[in-house]
Amino acid sequence: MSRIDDRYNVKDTEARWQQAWEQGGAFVAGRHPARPKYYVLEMFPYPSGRIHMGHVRNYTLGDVVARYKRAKGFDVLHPMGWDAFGLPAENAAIERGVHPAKWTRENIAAMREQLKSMGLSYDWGREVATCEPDYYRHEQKMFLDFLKAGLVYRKESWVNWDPVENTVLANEQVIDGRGWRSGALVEKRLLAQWFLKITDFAEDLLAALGSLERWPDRVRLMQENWIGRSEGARLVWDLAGRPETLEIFTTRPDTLFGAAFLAISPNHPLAAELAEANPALAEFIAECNRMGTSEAALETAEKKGVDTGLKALHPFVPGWELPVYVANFVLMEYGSGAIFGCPAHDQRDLDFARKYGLPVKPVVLPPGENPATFQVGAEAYSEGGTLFNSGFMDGMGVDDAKAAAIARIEADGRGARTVNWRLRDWGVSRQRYWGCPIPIIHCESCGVVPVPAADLPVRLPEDVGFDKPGNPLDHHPTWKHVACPACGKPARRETDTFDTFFESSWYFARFCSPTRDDVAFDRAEADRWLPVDQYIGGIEHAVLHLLYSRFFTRALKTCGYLGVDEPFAGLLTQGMVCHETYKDQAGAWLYPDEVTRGEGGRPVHASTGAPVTLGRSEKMSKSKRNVVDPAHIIATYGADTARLFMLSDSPPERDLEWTEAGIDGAWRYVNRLWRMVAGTADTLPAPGSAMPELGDEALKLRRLVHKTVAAITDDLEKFHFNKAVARLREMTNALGEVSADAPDRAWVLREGLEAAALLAAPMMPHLAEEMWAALGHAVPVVHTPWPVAEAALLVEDSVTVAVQVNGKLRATIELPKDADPKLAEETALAQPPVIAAMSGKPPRKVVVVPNRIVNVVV
Ligand code: ANZ
Ligand code: ZN
Repeated sequence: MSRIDDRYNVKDTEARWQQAWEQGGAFVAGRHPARPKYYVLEMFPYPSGRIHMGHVRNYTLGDVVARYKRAKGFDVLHPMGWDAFGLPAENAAIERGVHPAKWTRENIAAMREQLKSMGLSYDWGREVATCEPDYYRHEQKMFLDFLKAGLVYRKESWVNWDPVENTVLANEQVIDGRGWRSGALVEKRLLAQWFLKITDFAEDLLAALGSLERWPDRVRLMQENWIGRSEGARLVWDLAGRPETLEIFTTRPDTLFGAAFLAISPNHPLAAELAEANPALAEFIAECNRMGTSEAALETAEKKGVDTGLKALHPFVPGWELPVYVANFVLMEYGSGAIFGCPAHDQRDLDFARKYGLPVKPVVLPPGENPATFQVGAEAYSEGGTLFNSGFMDGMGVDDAKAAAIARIEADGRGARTVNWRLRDWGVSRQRYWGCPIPIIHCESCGVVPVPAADLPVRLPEDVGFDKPGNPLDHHPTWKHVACPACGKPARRETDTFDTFFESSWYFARFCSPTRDDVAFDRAEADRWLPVDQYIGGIEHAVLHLLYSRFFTRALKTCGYLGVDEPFAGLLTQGMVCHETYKDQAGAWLYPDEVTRGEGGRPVHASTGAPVTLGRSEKMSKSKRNVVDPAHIIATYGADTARLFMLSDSPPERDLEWTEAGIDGAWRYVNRLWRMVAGTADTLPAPGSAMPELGDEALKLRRLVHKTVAAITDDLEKFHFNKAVARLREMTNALGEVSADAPDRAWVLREGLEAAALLAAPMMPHLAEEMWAALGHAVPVVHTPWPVAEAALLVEDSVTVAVQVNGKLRATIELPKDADPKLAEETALAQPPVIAAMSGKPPRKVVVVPNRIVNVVV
């Protein structure tokens, strides 16, 4: 009987190793300053209270990278923290009467335990929570430094206003145009708010995307579109019978002869002016404001407008007058808030023209079309072609025509070529409680006064009530009222807090020196660790979080905090974890554990036996109840099984289908690996024993082991984790076939099982340690280097070559077929019997007969 228990005790094993790693400080970063650094980071979670499968997947991926890189000899920084400010905490306060701080801190404690149960190799000593003053004090300082550097300004901007609750709503609190709790129609209101000048960096943020070679193309493209560089022209139109002019922005000055109307935004100053004497227009503007002015809202809304009665004079054709509308699809925040419409070549303009009976005159002729008969129907023509109906541009291609139109506009002094950006400055003010206070004081005499650095942090008061609607900071009896730091008169604190994207824009840098109080970053530490070598997270953050972080890093560099421009050198965006959906006969969603298989495998309700409708697999979500609780899975099968399943079935970028069969399969494999070691460890040669001469079967197996080592190494380098798992299974299947009844096979089996333990370690770290220890190793896997494959064993065709010293056979060596004679010579001279036969003399001559013999003459 084996002395090792061949039932794998998951609970005991996993807890034991987690404790051992922690006690040994196995994951403390910075202990090997001479080694190259590697910083791997997963997007930190919002502390909602429990981890979900998306977290399990994300953090498993990161942990594989971290453990692999450590084994490869890097000094690895792998930290974890909490993105702890945000609305759900306030909602919990309102709905359940718990204080956001208490709710958040308890959630953090619960989730920390859950993450620890996954065996993730974090340096927990670096944990940060963004809701704590020792974190946010630094971002208050950053804000003040940005202010000094001219990267911050204050301006009036639109917010969602709930007229029943008398409060500002976050976008997430507006549902179908109504307040989430009051149900009242939400209005737009202007409020003075703080902005960060991300647009100062637009050019650089766009250009530098080209340098982010280890980012997915998709994400780079999304950022490119978001930044949205447009080349075009500003053009000033005269208005018939009025002194003022109207400036528009266009990317298609070539289509000016096809213009049918001008349109201005409902928020354009001219619209407001005209509305004073035009009640219908005033009503239309009010309606637009109710509908919301977000781009998404406008995209889907019907295109509508009101004719102002004004006429604009065409810049190229004397006497040509065009109507001027106020239209709902023109954004005030883009270009100059005004356009000219060319219905034949722009779909929105076409829809608008059809609705209001405006002319549709094509001016760009598609290739192969007849100018006499070409017409535009329901679809605008937006591609290239040859200009016609266009005066001086007739016969030109689109690009030439654009240049000609702009030349004429510039010559006439009516405008100029210009580049326009879609990117807007970042509004960071939120009228919310659970966020970082903006360190500003408003004084009637001095205006806006920054809180002096010595008075930081401005702590968020915890003695607040949630009984009244609106921001509790506004109702706080004392916190708001302070003496002006400049003149000493009574003044008022800013009660807005930062957008929570503020905290996540620099946390990756804080992890470099998380406990420094005096500064946000120890410069030497930041210089060593940054940029993050590999960042891993969801595609939902492709634009905002990642772009804000890129901007913030540049702004911090401008203010001398850091030396890098780009925060994340590599990015992996993982796919979602999906599950089938189920509905009962009444159409209510069911949890997977409420469903079993009945007759013929048909899904039925677990307790009533009633039929269940099977829906398609979708991203796990609470609302559809197609969720599986990781805590339950870990408690049942252990962390290694959950981790293995997360890695096995799909490449990390793709969606992953959670199935019972899949998790069972992973569980069986974990147990099989353990049994392989437990059942044979006693029969294997001691660790480190010399290799005996290998027979064919043993040699074949050894080749497979070394090929697997090489292939998995390559897979992990490329994040092909599912392939790595498949190869590991292949190798262990082969090892499972071998009986250790001969010394050569036993030796190779040991080599193979040791390789299996080391190769499995990034994925199933607890099991790997247990296997490694059972194989007789005292030094744990976490302190053992990654295995290296012997090059000679990787070549498919190898030959046995005889080595003679002065005509006498002294050794045989395995060489790749047609090996380089240099390799043959070196290998031959390294054989101990050959060295012995040469008795310390240098070789006088070495003759290599390829694939046959190496003759050494001494
Ligand atoms: C006339 C025209 C003719 C246009 C045509 C397009 C096609 P991008 O590429 O996104 O920069 N535009 C300008 N300012 C606008 C605003 N504030 N709100 C809504 N639309 C606006 O788009 C630039 C084009 O969008 C501009 O070129 C303008 O319409 C419109 F055949 O001018 B165009
Ligand atoms: Zn003052």
